[in-house]
Amino acid sequence: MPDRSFLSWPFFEDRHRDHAARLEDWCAKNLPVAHGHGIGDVDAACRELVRRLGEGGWLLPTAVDPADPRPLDVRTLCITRETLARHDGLADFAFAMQGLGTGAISLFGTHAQQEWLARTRRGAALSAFALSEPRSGSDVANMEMEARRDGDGYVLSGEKTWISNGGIADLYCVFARTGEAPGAKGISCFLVPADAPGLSVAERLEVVAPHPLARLAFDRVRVPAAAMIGAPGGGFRVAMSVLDTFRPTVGSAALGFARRALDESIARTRDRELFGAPLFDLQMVQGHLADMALDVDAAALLVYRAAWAKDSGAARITREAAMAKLFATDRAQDVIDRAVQLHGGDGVRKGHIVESLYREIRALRIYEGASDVQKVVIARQTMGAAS
Ligand code: COS
Repeated sequence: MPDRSFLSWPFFEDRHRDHAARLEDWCAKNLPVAHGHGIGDVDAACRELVRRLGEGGWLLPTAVDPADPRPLDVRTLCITRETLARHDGLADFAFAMQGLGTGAISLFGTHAQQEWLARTRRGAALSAFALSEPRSGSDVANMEMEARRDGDGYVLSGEKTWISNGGIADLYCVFARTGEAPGAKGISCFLVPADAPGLSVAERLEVVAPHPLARLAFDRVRVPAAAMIGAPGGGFRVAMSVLDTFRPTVGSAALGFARRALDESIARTRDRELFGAPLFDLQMVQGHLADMALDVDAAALLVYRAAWAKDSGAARITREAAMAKLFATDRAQDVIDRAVQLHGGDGVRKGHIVESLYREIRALRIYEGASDVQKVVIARQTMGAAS
């Protein structure tokens, strides 16, 4: 049984505890969804997961309800990701992308744009966040994709890459240069339906832990002016605000993977005998378990601190979000590596849960801002606060 004691921390309300208990029960009955390793298998599994999550009502927290002015509840997003990740990495991914892909619409969308949310929140449409480009991943302000004003609309030309849900999404929130100013002040965000003429999948990208990922080509894709999310030239701020909200949730997914690795290691060291006694009796093994438990709790504190700060009305949680993502993903990598060590050969055996965690965790230290970028953000925020 995973450690649930963190739910009694003062960051949470009873509704969060109730959510966690009901989701745990649902996961035990519905996950994982079996899939092969081909692109088509993963696409089908993702669609099925979104359908099931939608049917169960679990996607409702991923976006705001246009009829209800309450903001996103980041603690619910984090508890959900942590729980799903502990059961099945692809289920976590399917949930997370419904939120990241519509984050700009939740935070900055007009009423008309928010009509999409009724569909994404019940799993009837899939969404994607299209920010990275072949020549600008970490350096967002340097993006090249252009949105040229043309009559009563804009024409988008260029490429986006590493787009999660690319190829299976129904809508994309796309960032492009509109040229109000050089750099960060000349970017805007657009809502682009997947069937817009000129938008195509240029390449499907295969990675160590299979997920739907693609490079997208925009060949003079025309959108109306009403497709712009936020103000002209305000796209960088939109992107950063979305990332501030969703980065703690990446930390929570890492936390879910780490907790699973710890649970598997506890069972392994209790049940496996070595030199005539349980593996756990060896102090070197206890040292591993102690470090793992410490990392899990410290990561949970940072993740839920960031989520609580946002839910408590903080205008910006840039520093807290970066700390949560950096620490939780880096430490989860180490926790899972120790779990592999404690499992011996089984830890690297294809199909073993610990082997799949080892593959799942790596990308989290890269996407939504690499660990190195989080350090830049934390350092700048720390300097800013001190000056
Ligand atoms: N919220 C609101 N506004 C923000 C912000 C945030 N979190 N971060 C920066 N801004 C504002 C700044 O205040 C600044 O505005 P002013 O000039 O009016 O003060 C403007 O945006 C530009 O900020 P900055 O100078 O810090 O931009 P940089 O080009 O130096 O970029 C980093 C900063 C590297 C932190 C940013 O590009 C980043 O987060 N990169 C990683 C992107 C990423 O996560 N990619 C993965 C894609 S999703 S898989």
